[in-house]
Amino acid sequence: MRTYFSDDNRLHFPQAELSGGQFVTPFERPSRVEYVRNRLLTQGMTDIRAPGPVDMAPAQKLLDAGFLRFLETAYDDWKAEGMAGEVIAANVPTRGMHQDRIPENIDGKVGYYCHASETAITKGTWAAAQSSLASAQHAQAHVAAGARAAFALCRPPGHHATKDQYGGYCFLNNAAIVAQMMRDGGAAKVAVLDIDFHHGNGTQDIFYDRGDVFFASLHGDPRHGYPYFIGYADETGTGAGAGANINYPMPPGTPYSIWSQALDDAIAKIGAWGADALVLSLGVDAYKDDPISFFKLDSDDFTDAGRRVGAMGLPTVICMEGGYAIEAVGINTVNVLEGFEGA
Ligand code: Q9C
Ligand code: ZN
Repeated sequence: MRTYFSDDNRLHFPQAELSGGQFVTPFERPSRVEYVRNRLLTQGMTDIRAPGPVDMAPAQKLLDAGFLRFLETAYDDWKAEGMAGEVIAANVPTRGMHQDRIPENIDGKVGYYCHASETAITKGTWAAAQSSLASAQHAQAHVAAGARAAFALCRPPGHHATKDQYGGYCFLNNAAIVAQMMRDGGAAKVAVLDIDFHHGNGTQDIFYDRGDVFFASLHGDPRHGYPYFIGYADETGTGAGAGANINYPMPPGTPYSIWSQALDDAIAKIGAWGADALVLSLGVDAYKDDPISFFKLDSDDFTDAGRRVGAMGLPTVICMEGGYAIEAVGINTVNVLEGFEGA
């Protein structure tokens, strides 16, 4: 399986993440994908290519124009206002406030376009986010040209980003944009299967009222974990999208024996729905030693999960999402790819 990967991911590396009331070195850091890259090489998956240029047109079609302008200019606007540090949201429109008025001041604007203040924007964030999208897009083009599957080693990740909000370490929703590109490329029905530990709120949001893109997510129960306010089992889609969204929230301590039942159910539902192409949002933070998650998957379980996804037999673009047990991220991610290829 070919991998697309951009060194420009390193342009995004904030000094700080707000975690537990302290600023810590971000969990989502460049070394994560270096471990994946090194593991790919160790395992002989040496077809690793730099993506060509990003194509922002599909993002402009799917996402909010003001949001994209904001991402592009936020850091400069922040600095122009005389702020000393990185861009961090501190004021958000909550219950009882206006939800639809966009402040002119950058400090207010950041709150409008952000859903979680752990995530900082730095000078290189926009370039890195675009390079991450480029990897996903070139993986999609490779599949469109006939490859069974391709791996986009995306960083920063994407599945928490909505049409008009960033957060959860995500800025541009790579998986969603690629799903739309598969639709535009001729796939009538596209499924996004999200196995990252966290609910893929951004992808769900983008396709919630659409009947042509199915979304399934396996994740920590939002009563116990980020993103807390979305990801419940009763979120099943609306309008034309009714029945095309399925969530599998699971409790702390969930082992593979339970998790894999949810995976099988999601796979069966996607099959019954009649998808003809697949995007896999691949986070490996369901791993037992992940520092910010609460499932109990072992490294071997990821191989088995990859096998089950591969057995779906669909043209597949695999987008990297989360996974923070740094040294195991490479093994676990490549295990999924090897399982997929062995199916
Ligand atoms: N104290 C992805 O896996 N909460 N994003 C972190 C740490 C946010 C995860 C809490 C987690 C976001 C792509
Ligand atoms: Zn995650």
